Amino acid sequence: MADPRRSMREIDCKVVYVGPAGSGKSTTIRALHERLAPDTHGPVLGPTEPDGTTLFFDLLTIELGMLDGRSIRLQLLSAPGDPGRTEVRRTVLRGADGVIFVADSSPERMEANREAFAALQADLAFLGLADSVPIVFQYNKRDLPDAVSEDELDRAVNPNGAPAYAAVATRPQGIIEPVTAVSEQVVRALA
Ligand SMILES: Nc1nc2c(ncn2[C@@H]2O[C@H](COP(=O)(O)OP(=O)(O)OP(=O)(O)O)[C@@H](O)[C@H]2O)c(=O)[nH]1
Ligand SMILES: [Mg+2]
Repeated sequence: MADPRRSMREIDCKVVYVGPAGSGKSTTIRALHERLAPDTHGPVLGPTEPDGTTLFFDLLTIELGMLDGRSIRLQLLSAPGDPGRTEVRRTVLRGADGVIFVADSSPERMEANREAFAALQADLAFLGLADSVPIVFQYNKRDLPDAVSEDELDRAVNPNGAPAYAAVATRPQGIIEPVTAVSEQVVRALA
């Protein structure tokens, strides 16, 4: 079916950060916001609990530039990691063009990583997106002294060997690479 967005002069690409609670999704979006030139993006929108937990989503809109006379806008969202918030997560994921899974390198969060990835797979199947949406991985919190190995993270959440990037969102390090990689895949699919 022809993509109705092909004929439009402005194209919104939606990329969603998912992953277990506290893995660093909001920290990543805020750090991107601080690093980007002010005229290329809007504010970070998104209500949080007093402890910083994301209530519904974060949203950062970035102007990527022109492609074939069309201006491409990237909408970065984060879904709440709280596993009980399936409906909110699915609402945020609906119509996603790409996903960045932010895994937590803490050994105590390995089960939460697995659960969040299983939930993502169920969400994408529910939304009819399972075979079409590119996923890349941000292995976050690599600064933790007891961080599990990247191989262990691969085995836990990335058995198919999708692109995975080591990151420390609080520094910030390694946060541009995942969003660049998934955006390239999304924009290539539009071309
Ligand atoms: N050590 C370390 N801490 C991090 C890193 N990234 C984020 N954090 C911390 O982890 C905590 C949770 O980060 P958030 O960005 O709020 O996590 P989230 O994924 O948005 O969590 P939810 O909104 O609950 O799903 C905060 O205290 C961050 O400062 C990192 O790379 N290393
Ligand atoms: Mg958050």
